[in-house]
Amino acid sequence: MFGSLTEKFSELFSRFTTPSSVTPKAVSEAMEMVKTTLLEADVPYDVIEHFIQQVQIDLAGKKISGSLKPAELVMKAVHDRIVELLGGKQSAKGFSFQIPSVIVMAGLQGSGKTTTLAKLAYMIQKEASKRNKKRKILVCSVDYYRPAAREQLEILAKTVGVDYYAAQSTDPVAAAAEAVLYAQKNHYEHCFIDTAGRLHVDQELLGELSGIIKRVKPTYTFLVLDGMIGQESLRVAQAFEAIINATGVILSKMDGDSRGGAAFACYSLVKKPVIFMGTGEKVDDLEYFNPERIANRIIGLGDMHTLIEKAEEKIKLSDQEDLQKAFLKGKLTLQDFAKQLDMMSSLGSLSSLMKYIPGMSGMKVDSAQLEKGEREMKKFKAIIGSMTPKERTGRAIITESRRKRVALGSGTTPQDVILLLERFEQSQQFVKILKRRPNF
Ligand SMILES: Nc1nc2c(ncn2[C@@H]2O[C@H](COP(=O)(O)OP(=O)(O)O)[C@@H](O)[C@H]2O)c(=O)[nH]1
Ligand SMILES: [Mg+2]
Repeated sequence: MFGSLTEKFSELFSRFTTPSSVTPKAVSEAMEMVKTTLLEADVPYDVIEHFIQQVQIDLAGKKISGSLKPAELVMKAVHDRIVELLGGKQSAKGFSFQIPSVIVMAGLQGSGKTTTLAKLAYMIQKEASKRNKKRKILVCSVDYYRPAAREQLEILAKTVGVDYYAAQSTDPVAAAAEAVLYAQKNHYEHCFIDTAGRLHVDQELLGELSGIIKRVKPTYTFLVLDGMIGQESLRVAQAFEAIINATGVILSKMDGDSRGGAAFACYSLVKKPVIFMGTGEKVDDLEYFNPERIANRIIGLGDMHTLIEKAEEKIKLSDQEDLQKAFLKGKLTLQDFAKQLDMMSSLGSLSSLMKYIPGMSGMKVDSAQLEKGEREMKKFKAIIGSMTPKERTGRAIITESRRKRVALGSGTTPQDVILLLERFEQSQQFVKILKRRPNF
């Protein structure tokens, strides 16, 4: 997801390493690169032009001051404008479903409505179970257009442990009203209505949707768009939006080769924020779409928030707290660095985690490189293990003789020690940037 974008953006920032490198010429060359990158991601041209203009205005006349390095300056300008483009800070808080609520899913056939409905129901249950609660959820499909569509939802409902309502009526509007009435009578906290799609936007579909919405007056209407089809999905969205006045958009299929264009342009073209994104076919492959975090990922700052959330179930609370503290201080010790490496190995493969790690998210990797990475991680842990407590604070100067001693003690080479110290230094830089981000 956003993989090639991240790769290109990281490359871009590495150009601005010295204070004198932020010249108007270098900036405009970099902006040309941004333009190509975004065009490849299938972001509409007008949106790109506007974005670049804004970044250039932000950067014009900026002086390199204090500890802000040139790359950070460019990064900050690009980051802040990406956040704005993705929907701004207002939608960064997440989304909580009011009780009771009626939720209507809308979108083209195959966009992912039914799957996403199940994912949402699952997410609500999961959130509630964290507080030892269970929600009463009813789901109903009024898709009489595609055979087996209703059975699909019925099966998914069983999978996620919510109730399925089979309506008597076969008219979509009447069936939706029936389900909502049943939900009210039986004190369901959330009632989901899955609607039919079509291969293309057509008047019959929009008429049917508009009828359902008028009748059941949903608390939330989500427009599900296929993230894989890039800006084409936005034309669909505009046609729907004229009729349904959605609460927000859910971008499905943002895993795999999604080019990300839809995510970039959705807010500016459809004027509705993206609220969730689907990242796979399983019921827990749904994430909040948080502009701040996604911008971090795109520009190569990783997404430690999401990583930490993923880690919550698997990693000791005390370790998590230590790392959080280190991040808040904006200073890592080598001990923290080793802990970070440990956390990573307990979470899964390197490749699946890289996108979350500051400074690593843009790396191009093949399996040989990944193996090398895994080996490197092991070596790094061994090296840190062979250091004295003082050396582990990261503040002691690791002289040549110390490098030799540590290498000998850990079965590595002095070059490995140098590499570790370089990686550690890079990680420090990113932590400093993260610390300056107000939301971290
Ligand atoms: N990879 C991936 N596949 C998805 C995602 N969301 C939905 N799908 C798949 O897309 C196909 C169509 O989904 P479905 O929910 O039936 O679409 P609907 O016609 O809008 O109800 C199914 O094969 C889903 O498994 C996603 O986030 N990632
Ligand atoms: Mg469906």
